[in-house]
Amino acid sequence: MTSIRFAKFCAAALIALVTMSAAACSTTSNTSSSDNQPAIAATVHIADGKFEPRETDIEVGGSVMWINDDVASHDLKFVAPNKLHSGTIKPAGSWIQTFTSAGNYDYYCDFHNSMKGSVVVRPAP
Ligand SMILES: [Cu+2]
Repeated sequence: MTSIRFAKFCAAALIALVTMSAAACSTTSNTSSSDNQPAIAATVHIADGKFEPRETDIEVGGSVMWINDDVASHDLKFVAPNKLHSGTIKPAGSWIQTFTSAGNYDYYCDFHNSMKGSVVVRPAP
């Protein structure tokens, strides 16, 4: 009698354990699948000779995508010491840059020097 009761208890404990571990597994796989997607933290549109928005706020490690919605070609030249250069972004073209250090990144368009923008990269919380 006692050994049968013990066997029933073991079976119930085993089912509970399997259910718990299955739940844990599905949670883990959901997290890892979202990590594989490209993380575009912010999008800046180039239109009417302006960067919209002019200032972009992201967290360190984030990527910014610039999309040229204008009829003219533009580029991004970052102010020293961050000597990044996008190269020419043609109409309907885009450019993605990932920022791995916190700081203020000011940039302008080399074709139209009055076009200015900045990316503010905040440290991780
Ligand atoms: Cu321009």
